[in-house]
Amino acid sequence: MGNYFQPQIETASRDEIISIQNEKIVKQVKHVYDHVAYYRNLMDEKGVKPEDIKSIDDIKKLPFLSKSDLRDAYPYGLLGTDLKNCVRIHSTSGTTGRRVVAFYTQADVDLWEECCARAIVAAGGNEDDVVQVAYGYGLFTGGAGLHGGSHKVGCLTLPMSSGNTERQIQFMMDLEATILCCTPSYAAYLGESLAEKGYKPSDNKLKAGIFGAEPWTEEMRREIEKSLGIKAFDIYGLTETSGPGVAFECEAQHGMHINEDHFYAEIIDPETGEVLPDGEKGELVFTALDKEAFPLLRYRTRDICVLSREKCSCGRTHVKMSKPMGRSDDMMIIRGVNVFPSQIETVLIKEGYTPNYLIEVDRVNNTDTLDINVELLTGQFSDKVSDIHAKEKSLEAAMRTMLGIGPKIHLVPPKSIARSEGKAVRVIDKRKLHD
Ligand code: DLL
Repeated sequence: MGNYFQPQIETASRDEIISIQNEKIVKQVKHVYDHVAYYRNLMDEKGVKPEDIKSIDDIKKLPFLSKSDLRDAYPYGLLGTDLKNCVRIHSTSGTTGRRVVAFYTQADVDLWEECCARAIVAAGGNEDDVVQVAYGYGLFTGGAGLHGGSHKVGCLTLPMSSGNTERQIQFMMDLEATILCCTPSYAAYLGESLAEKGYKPSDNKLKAGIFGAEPWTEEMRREIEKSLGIKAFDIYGLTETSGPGVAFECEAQHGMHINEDHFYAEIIDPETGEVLPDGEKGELVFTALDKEAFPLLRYRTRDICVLSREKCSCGRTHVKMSKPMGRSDDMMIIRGVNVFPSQIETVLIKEGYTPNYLIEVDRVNNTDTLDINVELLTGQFSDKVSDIHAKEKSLEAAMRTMLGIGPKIHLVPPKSIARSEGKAVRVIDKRKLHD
């Protein structure tokens, strides 16, 4: 037996997988139609009835869901069961308008944790391992997901949460952590911090890392692998579908296997909504085949990627997704937090500034930086440096409340930000996040 948590399903034949999907989709569409009025209305508008869905191929008949539906239905409109059956919520950062609140029954938590357990075992994990979970705990799904997965595998779990690098290093060394779970940028930062303290990569007991929640390149993978002396594995997921573990990398390190028995993936043309064949680049769409509390059907992730069904050397049969190659909306991921330019604009207007601004994102020493240049109105302009400074600080505080991360604000003289003749360029992202 190879490195599988659930070998039977992870290596099932294509026929077996399709037959599981056929069975689950029929049940799930009925469940959603009966329990989620919001989606029932969308189906009715499209003239689709649950009886029209007889197999997974019929999924094309169903309407899409997108982030704007989540906003319209906030907070309970897409709930698939009584609230009393739910045991947990998680949420993305952001404004009330953009915030995603996802609900879980105990069965949902179990299946999510099993997906994370598959990822840990694929990275070489077993009950002898010490798993340092340095993703954030709380509303963010990273900490809870890998924590639960680590328990399911039977590893000794270190629930560190993110930050406090001194303590991370102390526990990593003293408790001999063997698997590290965090964002790739934090992994790179930990690697640098260890080197600064005089540790060599061979001084730690780490053998693998499970890194995701933000885009990262092959160069970054090599850098992390070298600085920590590990093999680095990618993991993908989103709050709407449960969290990390929707897809994970195996030892082949060439694409992430999607847990197809729980999440059915399609690639569509983001402009037309047309389903594209395997191998073509487009927007990833997920259908949760058996989630109870938040059973999203045909949810548009906005992540652009490619699916591949080529045989994998690891023996897993589940379809693989490439690393996300970008997004079909303007969402940025800064220090792991999802940020939309429109949120920044909302704060500016509320605080009495013009919507003339320029966002600059960069990555310095493996940490994302966010600088926002904001134009002053003529009446707001002051010669006193202390006045400007106080205004900048107050705007930084308002931004932090809205975004969940603190930017650096630079107030600039009226009319100093170049006006564009076409589409305004609001964001300059200097990070190299995609190969
Ligand atoms: O980031 C869940 C997660 C936690 C995944 C820990 C992996 C590890 P959200 O905050 O809802 O959920 O953000 C989801 O993050 O649509 C992608 O754009 C991006 N993303 C997630 N994983 C990856 C990855 C979590 N491995 C959004 N590579 C998604 C690139 C990723 N982008």
